[in-house]
Amino acid sequence: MTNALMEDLKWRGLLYQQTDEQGLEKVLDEEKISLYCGVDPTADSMHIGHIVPLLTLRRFQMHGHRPILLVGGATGMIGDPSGRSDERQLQTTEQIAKNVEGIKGQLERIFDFNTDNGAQMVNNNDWIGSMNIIEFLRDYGKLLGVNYMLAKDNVASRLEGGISFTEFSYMLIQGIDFNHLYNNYNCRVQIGGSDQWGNITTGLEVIRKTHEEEAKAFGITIPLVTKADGTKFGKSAGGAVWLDAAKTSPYEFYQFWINTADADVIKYMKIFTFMEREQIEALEVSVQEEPHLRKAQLTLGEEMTRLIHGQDALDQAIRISKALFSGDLKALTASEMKDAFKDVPSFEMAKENKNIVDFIVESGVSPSKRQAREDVTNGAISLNGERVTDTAYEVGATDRLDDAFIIVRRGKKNYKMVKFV
Ligand code: 383
Repeated sequence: MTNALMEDLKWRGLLYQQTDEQGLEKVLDEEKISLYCGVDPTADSMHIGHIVPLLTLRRFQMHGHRPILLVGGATGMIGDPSGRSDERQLQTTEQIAKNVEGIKGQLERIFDFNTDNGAQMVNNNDWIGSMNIIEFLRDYGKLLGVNYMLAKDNVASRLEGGISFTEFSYMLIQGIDFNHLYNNYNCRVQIGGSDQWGNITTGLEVIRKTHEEEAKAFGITIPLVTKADGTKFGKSAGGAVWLDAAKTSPYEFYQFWINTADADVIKYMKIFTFMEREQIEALEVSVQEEPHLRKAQLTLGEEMTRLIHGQDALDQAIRISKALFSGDLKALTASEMKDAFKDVPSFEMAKENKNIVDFIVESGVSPSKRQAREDVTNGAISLNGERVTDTAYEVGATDRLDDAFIIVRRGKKNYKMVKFV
């Protein structure tokens, strides 16, 4: 008999490496356990690359297990060399403290803390921060051979280009964490991305070396999310796709998911959503038989935006998307417009009244005065979704949204944002 949870994770493509597959399945069949994943406070927000292991922890939680969310207040001071080719810039203590708060807030929104198996939040600064150097070197440094550490991928790949003693030591700190959680929280499993394999197995080594009995802890890694076209997953025009709405608006977030390629969309649904297998398989048929409807993409966008930003933000994202698609901008508020047009070309102008023809020529919407007059008379020009057909029209304060910008459209979908300074 295989374990239902592990079966589901396998089907979703969420399992990459495991230290003891059979052993873990047996444990999961027999008991409810605690398991953890850590996030370092390298920024004040997580991005979508962070959420796959976290969502996997939630899948464990849905099966009755308890997630422990570790925020790396201490490890963030050191810098994980995993998956990187260069030394990290140290961050200030103040910045790290600020980042810890940002990440904690986001974790609180993704997890349920109030049930019997509610999530628990820990910060490794609570046990690492006060450890002195003698204790570190005597109690833990002795457990690992330098050869063992040098052989880890994350270190071996850096030997040529150089790695500081600081980053070299990182794996041992993460190893101490796993051991600490094993001892104090009965935490049996650590989950991470495939870049974390070395750090996770170091933790198992620390546990093995400091305990009499056979080690009963396990490590799991999750595969890197890839795109069928070979480009890097998780990037939008503006860079990373952040969970923080101030960095990536819910509309942009929604757009990111609905723009998923047919070749990737079902895979992402399995990895990122909590939709049931039957629902996903039905959408898989839809991708094959009626791809133009983009049902799977729309569902993925809805599920993800609701999960991270909530229903209201999702509704707003859908409203913006519909308005942009139909060209009917009147339905949008000024702030929704600003959000929707963040990436369209913009032009800066002084705050003074201007004839419509001059206005669209100056802002580069129409190429010449003659063309501009024609565009206006033909009904090709609209301001904030309102058509202007009178060449004598004066563009003024009432057209400025938030007294700061006007969205000009020429033809079907040439948009420009005119900003006033
Ligand atoms: C620190 C202390 C622990 C356990 C884990 C950590 C953090 C870990 C790390 N993780 C990455 C991060 O924080 O650096 N050393 O940016 C990323 N994770 C997760 C996942 C991932 C990894 O937060 O692969 C992507 O998101 O493991 O790169 O005791």
